[in-house]
Amino acid sequence: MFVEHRSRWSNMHHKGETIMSTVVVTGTQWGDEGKGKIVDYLAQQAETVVRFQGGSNAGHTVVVDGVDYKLRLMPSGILFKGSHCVIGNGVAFNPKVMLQEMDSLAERGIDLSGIRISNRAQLVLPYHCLMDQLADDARGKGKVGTTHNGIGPCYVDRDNRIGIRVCDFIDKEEFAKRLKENLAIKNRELKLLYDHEPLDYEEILEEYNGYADRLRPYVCDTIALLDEEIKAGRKILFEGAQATMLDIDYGTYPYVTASHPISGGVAIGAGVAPQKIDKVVGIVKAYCTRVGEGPFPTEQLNETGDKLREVGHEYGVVTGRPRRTGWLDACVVRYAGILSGIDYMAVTRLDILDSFDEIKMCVAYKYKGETLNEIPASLKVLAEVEPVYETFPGWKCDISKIRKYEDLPENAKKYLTRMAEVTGIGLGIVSVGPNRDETIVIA
Ligand code: 2SA
Ligand code: GDP
Ligand code: MG
Repeated sequence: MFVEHRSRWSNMHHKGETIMSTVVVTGTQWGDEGKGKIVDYLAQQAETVVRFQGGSNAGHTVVVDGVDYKLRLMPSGILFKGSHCVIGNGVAFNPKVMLQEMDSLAERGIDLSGIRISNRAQLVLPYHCLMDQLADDARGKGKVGTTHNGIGPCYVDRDNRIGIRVCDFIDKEEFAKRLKENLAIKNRELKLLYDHEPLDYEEILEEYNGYADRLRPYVCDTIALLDEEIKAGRKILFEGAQATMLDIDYGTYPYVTASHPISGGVAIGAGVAPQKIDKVVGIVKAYCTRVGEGPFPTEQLNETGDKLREVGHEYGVVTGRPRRTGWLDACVVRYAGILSGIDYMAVTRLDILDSFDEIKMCVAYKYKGETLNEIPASLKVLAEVEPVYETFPGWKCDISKIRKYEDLPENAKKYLTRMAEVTGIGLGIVSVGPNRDETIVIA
């Protein structure tokens, strides 16, 4: 049995006696694996939770005592009073969405005093969201299917060296100047490329100055903050958004997001050096989903896929789009393990498979008669591979009340054991429901 004994934070030892202090949570598939649920679970023992990439395109769901929290920019540690919730420099930061989330959480009595926003994060402005939508629509059949949250255009401005950072945003004079320069460029682009009417400078300036006034108290140098916290041995959780197969370099390019969800993204997006990362947890949904366009070898465009979507309520948290559904692709998870150095898996949504007679797992691909064990770089090839499936008998009972690994049905254990073998990654946590307590820790 390939199961690791290091799932509980306090059990995680490294180099002798040192207790683990920094843990990265990363998605191993195409997102929506249940990262929010596992981050919230681990955050019970963390003191700081950090977002390091992506932005309001993320939709992380946390359920506590049956109450749902849909978080987009806010780190999933926010439900713990006293936790620091850090927006790292790598985040595409939309102040409007952030304030909407803060207001809605405050209404529900959540303490917001732990929020810290990097002064180096890039700002998402209305023209980013508008251009995201116009540009993706203009691609017609070749569209990526973005969430229209302005993520790509915001990072493009960063790389083009015209982005506006949070430190500029909270400096009224600098923001007025930078916004004027940028809007002149963007309005020309909007007219020329899309014949779109110009956006109004004064309107955006006034609106965003209002946001800056409210957010200024939370802005700080998060690099210095995290450095101090790491030196002090504080327990820090890095919360990945999206997932490996949506990584701008390692995913199914061009059907990807514009950031690095893999664990290496932490170094760039939070300013934390790689050797300061102690553990990496890979979140694996027990089957697979994808939202947006692009190849998905194990997709089930049939009754099985419909059943997975309906039983699993697989609809986008941000956009409400129906998610594409299919069987677990262990090749993808193995690839994620290599890229992120995953120490153990947290397998989520196993309970969604409770009623299935049989369950399939893709363990390799066939392409033109050859077996492929790696993920092909060419999308043309990936779109044509045939999954090699192993079939498992279902367990056909409700597992949501189970809290000990030994108590899981034999068929469920066989499926999990095989998953660990094929991916080469140990099993640390099994999640059997959305609530915090519906979690099995392999002790
Ligand atoms: P973008 O908006 O530029 O990042 O879109 C590029 C691709 O990345 C995908 N993407 C996502 N995939 C799964 N979940 C995401 N978050 C939301 C959720 C999505 C939603 O939790 O449900 O509500 O639809 C997410 N964010 C980005 C996207 O579908 C594109 O394929
Ligand atoms: P994320 O983006 O990776 O955080 O995932 P999402 O929040 O977009 O989607 C995961 C969904 O699954 C959410 O509705 C969670 O509440 C839910 N969830 C997480 N773990 C489990 C589980 O083990 N069982 C069930 N039934 N739901 C789960
Ligand atoms: Mg999600």
